[in-house]
Order: sequence, then C-alpha cells, then structure tokens
Amino acid sequence: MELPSDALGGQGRLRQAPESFLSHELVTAISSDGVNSERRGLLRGALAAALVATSARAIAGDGGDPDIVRLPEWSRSLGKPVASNPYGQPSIYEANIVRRQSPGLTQTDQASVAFTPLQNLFGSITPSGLHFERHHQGWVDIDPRRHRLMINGLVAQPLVFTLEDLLRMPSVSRMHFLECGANTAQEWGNSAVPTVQYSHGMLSGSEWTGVPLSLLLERAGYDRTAAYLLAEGADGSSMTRTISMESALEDALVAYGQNGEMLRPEQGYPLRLVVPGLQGVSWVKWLRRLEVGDKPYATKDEASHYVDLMPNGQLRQYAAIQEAKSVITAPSGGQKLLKHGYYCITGLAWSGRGAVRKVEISVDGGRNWREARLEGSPQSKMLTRFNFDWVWQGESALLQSRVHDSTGYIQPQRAQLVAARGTRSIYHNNAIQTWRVGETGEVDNVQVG
Ligand SMILES: Nc1nc2c(c(=O)[nH]1)N[C@H]1C(S)=C(S)[C@@H](COP(=O)(O)O)O[C@H]1N2
Ligand SMILES: [Mo]
Repeated sequence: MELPSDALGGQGRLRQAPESFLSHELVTAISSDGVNSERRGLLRGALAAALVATSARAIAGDGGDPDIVRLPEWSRSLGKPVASNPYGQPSIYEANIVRRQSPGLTQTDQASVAFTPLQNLFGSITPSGLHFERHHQGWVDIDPRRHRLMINGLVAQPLVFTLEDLLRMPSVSRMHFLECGANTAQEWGNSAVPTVQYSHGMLSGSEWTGVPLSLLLERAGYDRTAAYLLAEGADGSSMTRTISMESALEDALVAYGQNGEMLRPEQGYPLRLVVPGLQGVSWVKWLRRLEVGDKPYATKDEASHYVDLMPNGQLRQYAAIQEAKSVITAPSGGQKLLKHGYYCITGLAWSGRGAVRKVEISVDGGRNWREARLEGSPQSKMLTRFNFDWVWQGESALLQSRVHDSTGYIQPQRAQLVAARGTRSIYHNNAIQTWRVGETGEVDNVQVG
C-alpha cells in the first residue's frame, strides 16, 4: 500500500494520544457520560493524523504553536512532593478511562459485569485496575491470614494450605488472557452494541504468578486415574467448576500474583485458579477448595449456565476452551475519524489453543485481506497486539480482523459460525467483528454475513 510521504512522520508508528489530552473541558464533559466519552475517544486516530500533518509546524508566528513557546505553570513552579501519591494513580486527564457497566444490559449491584475499556489500551497487558470484573455475587476482600486452600477427594493425603505456605513454594509467572465465555454474547442476535468496550471488553491480559497446580496435586498424591477436579470459590456465589485433569496438569496455576503485585480483590485476592485458554468462569476466584474426582460434577454453574443451545435444541456442555478470536480496538464503534489521512488500525488477537500465528485485516468487509504486523513474539494463550497502516480518504469502509492460530484454525465469519451454532448460544461467540466507517467518519458496529 502507498502511504503519503509524511504518513509515518519519519518516526515509525505513532502513539495514539488519548482523547483526554485534548482539553480539560472535554475531560469534564466526558467523565460524566460514558457513551459520549467513547465518541470523543475516537478522536485518537484523528489526532494521530493531525500530529503527522503538523509535524513540521513552525515554532512561532502565524500558524505556529504558542504552546511550545509559552512556559506553562508546571514549568515555573515546584512539583508535588515525592510519595504524596504512595500508590500511583493515572493522570487526572485519564479519568474517563474506566471499567463500565454496559448501558445495554440490566445493571445489578452484585451479579454483574464491568467491561475493560479496550479502545483506550496499548500493548497486550491490561492494567490491573482496568481488568474486567465478573462476579456472580459481588466481590470480597478476604483477610489472607484467615484464607485456606484445601485439596481433597481422590488423593492419598488431603492437604490444607495457607497463603504463607504457597508463597514459600516454587513459583512461575506466565502471561495469559482471561475471557468470559459470554464475551460478545450480544452479537449472537441483531443487537449491535455501540462500542468495543461493551462488545469485547470481558477480556484482559495479565502476567499471573503462582504455584503450578500440578505440583500441589503431586504433593497431595492425586489418584492417577482421576480425570476431573472441582474448583470452589470462597465468595457467597458458591462458584464451583469442573476442570479436566488434563487442563489442570498442563499449565494451570494457583495464582496469588497479577502484573507484579498481589491479585486485586476483584480478581480473587488472595488466590485464584488460572486455567490458560479456558473460559473465564473456570478461573475460580477466592479459591478455597480443589476436589479430585472421577466424573464431571454438573454443578449449577455448568448445568444451567455456560451451556450453548444448539439449533437442534441440544445443549453443548463443558465447551470450556476459548477458540481463536480477534477484534480491532481502534478505530472501533462509537469513535469518529475527524480527518482524512493516515490511521493505524490496531487490535488484539488470541487463542485458547495456542499462540497467534497471523492476523489479517480487511477494509472491504472480507473481500480482500492483508497481513497485519504483530507486536513482539506471540505467546501461547495470551493476547497479541496487531497494527495495520491505513489511509482513509473519506470512503465508507468495513473494517475486519481475522486471526490464524498455531493449530491452523482460522477465526470464522459470522455466517459460518451461525451456520454451525445457530444464534441462541449466548456463549463462545468468536466470529469476525465488523466496524463500518461512514463517509462522515463515524464508526458503527454492524453485522456482515
Ligand atoms: N469465586 C468466583 N469465581 C469466579 C466468578 C465468581 O463470581 N466467583 N466469576 C467467574 C466468571 S463468570 C468470570 S468471566 C471470571 C472473571 O474474572 P475477573 O472478574 O477477574 O475478570 O471469574 C470467574 N470466577
Ligand atoms: Mo464469565
């Protein structure tokens, strides 16, 4: 593709400035209204283009930028004292970049979800404070001294661990995505939710630290013929999930760490199960018990919830693996392209079966595909950031991304997925997402095929 000569400004990829850099008034307006804020959020790409166009702007005089000559007050005064913010917080100008409950879903206090603002994030790690939250009965902040983890069932020696015990054992740190099985659920129907935060924001990527579950099972002397585990949480929801012994032994962790510090309470402090590649509900938070067993447990959360209703009326149960999926996070629904010119189409790709191998982008609704650049070397069962250069000249466009994973699986078009699974599954929607860019630059969520 031919880029205008100044498209990359001689400085490689442009960092897209968050919208809140624009002006303080705008920030105030934004923070009071979620959806609106995203509409402004969409200024990012345009700002990037503007930066390119003005990269050779005169320093002063007519058409110059006064902000580079006038010394702002922060350059003429003392800064705030060291350690006046002992646990660091984002800039006040980023105050609108927060987890949000979807305006399209019933908002309840405890059995609810708050979505990650994917449209505002960079790279592949989700800041812990923006990690989506999904609780079946609210979150709890557990006193670690009173928390216990028991391993029982088909074991030679039932064991009880304190957090202290676990902290003294060999640990590992690994990067993995966590996606709720119900992420993108509303796209099964015709309801196109307005932004990527609400369509795909039950998704996060973190570095998790903990003890390999295989080591704990060894210590307890698990029965080698046992094929299942029951994981139980300590919150009031009695969250209980069957985990296959295969997943448990492969790469599961009993984690206490997230992105270099202890887990956040919303994410299961002090202990949570990390089962890479599996749907979020299997990642039991506030983990208190693991029972080794010889059959699936068919608990309430796996008999009535998290089953997919197939077109023939049958239920698909225990479909725990999150298949390969990708989404463009900018430009995305609710944003607006304010100027013609260069945009970096960017997004995330992941697979519950392995690493991302390739991501392709279409700007014409899936007729032509071109390969995107991947950031870093894709890790197994972790988010991979992709980028793609695009010049928009005011035409309407249908933006799509499609991932190929290391097993050779290719993310399906919506029509392919619907042909196999109907539209009543609720869970496990990994179809290609389409964002339509109108001639005015407005970006909307549309369903193609
Ligand atoms: N104990 C317990 N574990 C739980 C849940 C819960 O409500 N209670 N919610 C599950 C669901 S449905 C998901 S998608 C993930 C969400 O993890 P997060 O809140 O850290 O994003 O946790 C899972 N583990
Ligand atoms: Mo979930």
